[in-house]
This record gives sequence, structure tokens and C-alpha cells, in this order.
Amino acid sequence: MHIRYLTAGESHGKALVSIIEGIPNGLRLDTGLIDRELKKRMKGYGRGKRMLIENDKAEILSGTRKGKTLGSPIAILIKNKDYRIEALSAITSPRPGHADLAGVLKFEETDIRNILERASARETASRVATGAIARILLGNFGIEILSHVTAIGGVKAEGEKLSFKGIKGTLEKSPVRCRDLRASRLMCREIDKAKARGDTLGGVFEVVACGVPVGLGSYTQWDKRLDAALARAVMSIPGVKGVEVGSGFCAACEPGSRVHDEILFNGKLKKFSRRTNNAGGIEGGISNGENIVLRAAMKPIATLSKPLASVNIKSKKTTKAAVERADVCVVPSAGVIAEAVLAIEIACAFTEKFGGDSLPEMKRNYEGYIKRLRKR
Ligand code: EPS
Repeated sequence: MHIRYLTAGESHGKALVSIIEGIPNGLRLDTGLIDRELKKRMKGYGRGKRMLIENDKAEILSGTRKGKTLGSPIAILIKNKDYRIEALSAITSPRPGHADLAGVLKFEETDIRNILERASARETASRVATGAIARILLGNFGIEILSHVTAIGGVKAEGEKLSFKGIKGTLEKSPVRCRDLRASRLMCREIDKAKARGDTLGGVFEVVACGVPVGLGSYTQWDKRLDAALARAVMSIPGVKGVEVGSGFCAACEPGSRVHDEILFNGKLKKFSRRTNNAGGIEGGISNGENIVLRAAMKPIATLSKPLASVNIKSKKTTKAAVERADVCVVPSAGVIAEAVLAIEIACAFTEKFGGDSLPEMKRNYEGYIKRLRKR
């Protein structure tokens, strides 16, 4: 079984839709969990007015019966409340940093509205709902995924160490999903200042997957490398301009003796482990049993309420970029989206390794593999 998915929907269209295929038969779907993930995506300090209008909820249209999957494609619908695509006026001043200009040139368009409707990050609601299904599947195998913000604008969280324990509670208290509550307050202030200036802010978030067994992905072919699949998925989130795995760019400045993670063996648990995790849980394109850690840099939102210079695409005269309703900062939401896309890619590698048309078959394959690992 191979997982694949597609999304459809415009920002102000009737609804967002996704179809995911390859989820095994017999998986109980907790729709409450899907809606909680959707709510998480809508929140975060710096979000705009649209999030006060919408109440994202997933409706499962196919692929389930009596709350369990059937092994058939699952279609998910999220209705838009702000649904007025036909009434919205034309836009002719492209925003630097947005898909606007490249989009109108590519699609031979004269109205930027026809570009931005699909380019909008509203589409990521579909990916979060789809990812929640992958997350439910992975949860059956003890895999958990979380994200946290490590920087917003110039404000960095100090002493952020990679550890899973106790993150959840802290994130619920932090308006920007940052584990360092002092930095979280400073980040909120930075967002307020940017908003007052008519500006926007980007930042850095980190996403961690824990409980992933050794052996997902492969070095045998370029497109089977797990790190490549995860980086591509995170890079596909609108606004993401850089992705690193483990110590990433820092590893380039250190000698090998300080980068590579020494190997240990726990005789009691009959398990290999590492003293450090600079590799971010992936070596040779294969998960190595440590936490998988990715970090991504997100640029500031392209819509500025104090707009930059642009050119009218019809008259070619200098003008100011269009001003649309927009968010000031979406880094916390991007972390939630990254959790979802990571869940999908890990579930994809997981189903490739353990196969199975049903959840019990997948569990038998998984348990047999884990048992054999312990015998080595
Ligand atoms: C978004 C909805 C959009 C934007 C945002 C993401 O709503 P509207 O454009 O109607 O205000 O707030 O889109 C972007 C950041 C973007 O670059 O397009 C959402 O649901 O997340």
C-alpha cells in the first residue's frame, strides 16, 4: 500500500477538499482529533481576521463506515464560511513575495485574484485534516509528532533543547507555541510592533517526530530517502524558504568528531542508541530510531498593510502593492502544518515498509520486525 493525497479548493471558494488513499482498513478515526488539529492551525498570536470568521471542521465523505476506515480513499470536506469568490473584485497590483506576479505571467491572467485564491495558505487546512488521519495511524504504533516555535522576527528562544517530555503543556500556555514562555512574551510584543508599523514577521519552527522505528526510507534510490521526502513536504508549506535536518547548517561549521552521534548499546533494552542526535534521526536516508528533528525558516507574510512598491500589470505604471486582509505572523500555524505533512510522509514510508491492507496485518508486520530487531 502506498499513501497518496491531493487537495482542492480556493481560499474564498465553497470548500476545501482532500482525498487520501492508502490508509489501511480497520483504523478507528477520531474526528475530534482531526478538528482539534484544525483548531490548532487557526490559532497562534499574529493571525488575522479571517480566523475569527472561520470555524474549520472536517466532514468525512467517504472511506469509512461506523467510524472505521474501509481501506478505500477517504474524502474530507472543510466548508468555508467566507465564501464569496464570485463577488470579489479584480486585483492588478502584485505583492512582492507572493505568487501574484509569477502566477499571472505563467497562467496568462489579467486578474491576480485568480492566482491568489489557490496560492493562499488557506489550502493548508486540508493538509492538516489529511495529516490528522496519518497521525491517527501512526499513533497506533507509538509515533507522536509535535512542533514548537524557536524564533519570531529577531527574537529567539534561548536554550531550546530537543526533548519531547513536557512540551505539550508548555505549548498550550504559549500564545506562539514556544517552549520558552519568556521568549514567547517577547515574540508577541514583536508581532504587535510589526502590526503597528504595517509590517509582517517570519520566524523559525521546529518539528519533532518521536517513536519512529529504525528503518523507514532508504538510500537505495534518491526518491526513497526519508530526509528528502520530509524536507520537500515542509518546503511545500507556503512561505517556507529553508529546511534543515538535525543540526543542519551548523554541522557544516564543525569537524566530524563533534557532529556524528556516537553509538551506544543498552543491554537491558537490547537497543542501540546515540549519545547525541545531530543527525536529526536520519542517516543514509533511513530513520535511525532517534527522534526525527527538522527546522524550517519561514519568510514574513507577503501582504503588508503598508505596502511596498509594485507595478500595475495593465498600465505598467508604478504603484503600491495590493493590500488584502492578512495575518501578521503565521509561524505557529506553519509548525502545526509541518506536523501534518510530516505525519503524511512518515505514514507513507511506514506503509511502504510494513505494508498491509488492514491495520491488524500492518501490526503483525511491524511487531515481527521489532521482535527481530531485539534478537540481533
Ligand atoms: C488563511 C486564510 C487567508 C489568509 C492566509 C491563510 O484568509 P484571507 O486571505 O481570506 O484573509 O489569511 O493566507 C495567506 C497567508 C496567504 O499568503 O495567502 C488560512 O486559512 O490559513
